[in-house]
Amino acid sequence: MQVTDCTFSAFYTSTELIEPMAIRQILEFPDPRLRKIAAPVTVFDAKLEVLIDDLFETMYLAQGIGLAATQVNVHRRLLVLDVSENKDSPQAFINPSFEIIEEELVEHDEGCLSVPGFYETVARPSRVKVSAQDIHGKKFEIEAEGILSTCVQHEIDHLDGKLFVDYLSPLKRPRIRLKLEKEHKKSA
Ligand code: GNR
Ligand code: NI
Repeated sequence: MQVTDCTFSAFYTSTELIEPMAIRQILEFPDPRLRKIAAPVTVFDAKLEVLIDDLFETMYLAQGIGLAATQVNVHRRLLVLDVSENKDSPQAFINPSFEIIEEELVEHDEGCLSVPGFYETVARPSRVKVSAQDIHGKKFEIEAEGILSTCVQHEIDHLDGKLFVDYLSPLKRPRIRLKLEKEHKKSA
């Protein structure tokens, strides 16, 4: 080992504080790990901050508007999103839940980083009140409509092991599954 390596590791004793941000691999349908139900976040520490940074970095690189921890094989209840035009409004939700404010369903074309290449119309309640905690554990609430409402509901579904393809007709889902399985075999 080189001297420089020794001095480096001896100086930085707490690795989690200097861990550089990292791109995490996104699981793809029909991976059974996408069906796991995430457990609540109970510890608000530096490791959680690293995970949130990684989720944002992974989401922005993949050009997604949201990402749930489940998608990177972390089965804890947290999600990130940024539905802004300029990609300058990152929002993190820890232990999120929602109440429906407006039952009226609105249809939206949905895609998913875990179901790459497929876009289908899904109907969801138009307005919801989201309750969550921030990165420090502080509780907050927001009302969401439009794309924010759609996205938050899509992400919370991930934490419960659900995917947007579950809302599609029983004819469409197996077709999507088959196509993705073929692609996975090709790239394996
Ligand atoms: O990038 C995404 N776009 C999107 C479009 C419509 C409805 C939901 C979404 S979320 C998706 C990213 C993703 O897979 N999040 O889980
Ligand atoms: Ni998704």
